[in-house]
Amino acid sequence: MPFTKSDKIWMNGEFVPWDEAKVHVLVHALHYGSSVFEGMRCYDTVNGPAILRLRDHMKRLVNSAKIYRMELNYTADELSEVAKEAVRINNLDECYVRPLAYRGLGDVGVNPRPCPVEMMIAAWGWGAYLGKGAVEQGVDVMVSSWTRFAPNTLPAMSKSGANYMNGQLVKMEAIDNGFVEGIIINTAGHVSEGSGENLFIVLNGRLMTPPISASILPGLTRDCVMKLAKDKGYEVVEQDIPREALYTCEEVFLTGSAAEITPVRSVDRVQVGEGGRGPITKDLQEHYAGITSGRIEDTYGWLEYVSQVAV
Ligand code: PPE
Repeated sequence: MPFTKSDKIWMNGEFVPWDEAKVHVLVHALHYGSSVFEGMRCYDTVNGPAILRLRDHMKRLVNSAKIYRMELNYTADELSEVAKEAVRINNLDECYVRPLAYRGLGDVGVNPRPCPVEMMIAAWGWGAYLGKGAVEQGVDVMVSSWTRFAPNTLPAMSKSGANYMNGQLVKMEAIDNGFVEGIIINTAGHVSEGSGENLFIVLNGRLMTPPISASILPGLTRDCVMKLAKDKGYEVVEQDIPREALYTCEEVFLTGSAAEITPVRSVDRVQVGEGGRGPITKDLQEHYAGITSGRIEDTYGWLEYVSQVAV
């Protein structure tokens, strides 16, 4: 996935040149994984650039930090204003926005409290997350041999850097075996999510997705899809999904800010439904893309135009 460097990154209250946005090698987060972050897409809509679910992403960031007792010096609303400025200052239209809060330099040792909470927000151009053509043709995935971290170990509702050590094992195993992504089974033996996406299946015409208690990130794209699907008249249920349903259902797709809605055409080399992109996946993708491009009216209030400045 091509990564395009931009001009400036916001760090602890000011925009600094991309190459100067640096940290010390003894920052707590590097050693002990003490960071929380977000990722969202800015779309070049017919009415100008707009960030999808901006405030909801910032609220999730604040909650991720709260779980880890990290005091952010900014509110979700203040961070939302900075995110829009990060897009504007870099003259970007279509891009990805990454806020990160981390424990900085203070002391070495597990106790994070002597280390100040620092923040940055970067924006850059980012292409299709699961590869070229993935959104149209679908991807081949495997069920990972790695298990999702158990409930009451690493909190899945907090989007912390540490969670992605589990994700990294899953992703590397998938790539090493010729797949695009790995689906992770949780400690209860049910489907949780991908290394960077939530998962939906269509079973007997009904949309199913694992509940938040299944050790998943409560994804905002997942939320968009559930709302869109219900409003389009589909039945949607949050329910534990057994592994074998991935092989017998009609459709599987992954959702995420980066991955958007990506169809899954095979799981463990078993073809899903007719293979390729299923009709319900396509219907939801078209509506989602209609809203993010500005061609379909955003009746949900999901888009925030970067030109909008709070007074
Ligand atoms: N689960 C995981 C583990 C996850 O990382 C993401 C987002 C989701 C579900 C979907 O959440 P949402 O974006 O709110 O719909 N993954 C982000 C990070 C990707 C990365 O490689 O970095 C993303 O999609 O932005």
